[in-house]
This record gives sequence, structure tokens and C-alpha cells, in this order.
Amino acid sequence: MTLAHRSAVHSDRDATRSPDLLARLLAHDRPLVMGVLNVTPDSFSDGGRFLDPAAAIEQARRMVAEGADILDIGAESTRPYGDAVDVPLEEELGRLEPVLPAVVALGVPVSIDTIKAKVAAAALAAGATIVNDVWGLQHDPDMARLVAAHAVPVVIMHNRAAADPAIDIMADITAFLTRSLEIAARAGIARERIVLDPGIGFGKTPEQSLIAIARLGELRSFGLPLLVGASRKRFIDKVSSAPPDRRLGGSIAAHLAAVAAGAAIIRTHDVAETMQALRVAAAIRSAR
Ligand code: HH2
Repeated sequence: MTLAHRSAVHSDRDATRSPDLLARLLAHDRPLVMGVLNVTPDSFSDGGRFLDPAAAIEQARRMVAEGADILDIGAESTRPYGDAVDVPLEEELGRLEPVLPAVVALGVPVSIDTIKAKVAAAALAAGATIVNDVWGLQHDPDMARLVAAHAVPVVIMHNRAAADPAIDIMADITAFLTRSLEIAARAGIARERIVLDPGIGFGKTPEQSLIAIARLGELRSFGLPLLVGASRKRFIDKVSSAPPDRRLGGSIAAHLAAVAAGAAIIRTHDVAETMQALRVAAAIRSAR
């Protein structure tokens, strides 16, 4: 690597750490794309594909080349469909260790998808700069403190242990996120660092996932940026039968609807195709 290249990488890396990272990211005049990197054997759509560190790093590189604004790395399947297998701390750390530094070195902000404060702490020490907690600071009592101490952006996602078709899902999402925001405030997390996520597929029936996208706009009343991750999720199969690796069309349809309703960040496995869809949708809007 030449010195110039090394210093360019270095300054990119510094930029991924700046205290106003989220504000700078959101200053783009388009929604941001967060690329998913699962270093797991059992993720619902790509389990095992990127468990090998070389394959994971290659996938991260591909997503950066395709224009990902953020890379979201996870080493424990969140198991949106309930069949949870807890991964021991050491194993989660062991999966991240050979991959994370090389992914951070790509110069794009990296978020750590974990519900464990210890994993988040190790990932932040290795250069990740965003925490993505699919239990919205409500699982690990140390998570909020950790996020506050590091002053990093945090994605607070709605979740439930089990779906209940009888509930008003928007009321449940609102109450859960309100509770998470209270936890965040008590811990001293600045509001400017918080992103909210309705948690598509998590503790929701397929119909409730559709409702969460259709009525996403209601969550704008929190006044915080919204993230939506509909990529390859099961509700797509309920509308139009397809296995996880054949749900790209449905994922894009859902993500465009989410953006129209106000989503600022889209979490996807398919960066190039999602980028293209977002660009075309924006070009059509501005051609009016
Ligand atoms: N979905 C998954 C994982 N993490 N984080 C946020 N903020 N929002 C989401 O919708 C979300 C998430 C599930 O997708 P995937 O990572 O592909 O699956 P797995 O958790 O099985 O690895």
C-alpha cells in the first residue's frame, strides 16, 4: 500500500469515528443503505455463506464497492422467527475477531449487530462505530451505559418474544420504543445519536410486518431517523411464495414503500440492487 493510500484509508477511518457520524451520514440527499454481513452458521437467509473469514471480508468489500454507506456485522443470528439459539459470548467474539478489523479497514462506518454489551464493547474497541441492538437497549442492562460512554450512534429496534396476532402492533411498537428512549435518556445517550426501527419480522405476524411498513410514517412523531430492514423476510413469502434467496423483488418493493413513508436507512443483503431501486425511485420523483 502506498503512503498516500494508507493516509487516505486512515482519514476515512477517522471520519467513521467522528462524534457527529450520524448527522453527517444523514446529510446525504438520499436514504442510506446499510449492507448486512452475517458471520454466522444459521442466519435465516444466508447462514453459513460468510462464516469463513475470507468469504466474509470479500462480501464486505463487494458491498462497499456497490455503494453501501454502513456495514452491519452480526455474529449471532437474531432469529427473527423465534427459534432462538443463544450463542456463547466467546463464540460470538471468536467469529468477529478474524473479520472485523479487515471490515473496519474498508473505511465505511461499521455497526455491530448484537444484544450483548460485551460484544458491542469489543467491536467498538476494534473500530466499529455504531451499535445495532435488536432488543432496543432492553435485553442487556449494560448496553445503554456502554453506548452512552462511547457516544456512538445506536439503532433501537422493536422486538417481542412472540408474535400475538390480537394486538395493535403500532401501539406495541410505540410503547416499546418509548420505553427504550426512556432507558437511553436515563443512561445519557444523546437523542442525536438514536435511530429507531420497527423491527420487521421480529415478534410480528406477516400481516403485522406489512402494517409496520404501511404505517411507518406514524413513527415519525418521535422526530428521529427511521431504519427499516425488510430484506428477504418471511412476510414476503406470505404475499408471494418464495424461499429467502428469491425474495429480492419483495424486499425492494417493501424498502421503496418504507422510504416513501420516511425511512432514512435501509438494511439490506442486496446492496447493488437496492441502491439501483432507490436511485430510480428518486430520479422519477425529481422528474415530476
Ligand atoms: N433484521 C435482522 C437482523 N438485525 N437489525 C435491525 N436494526 N433491523 C432489522 O430488521 C434486523 C436487524 C435479521 O436479518 P439477518 O441479519 O439477515 O438475519 P439473522 O439475524 O438470522 O442473521
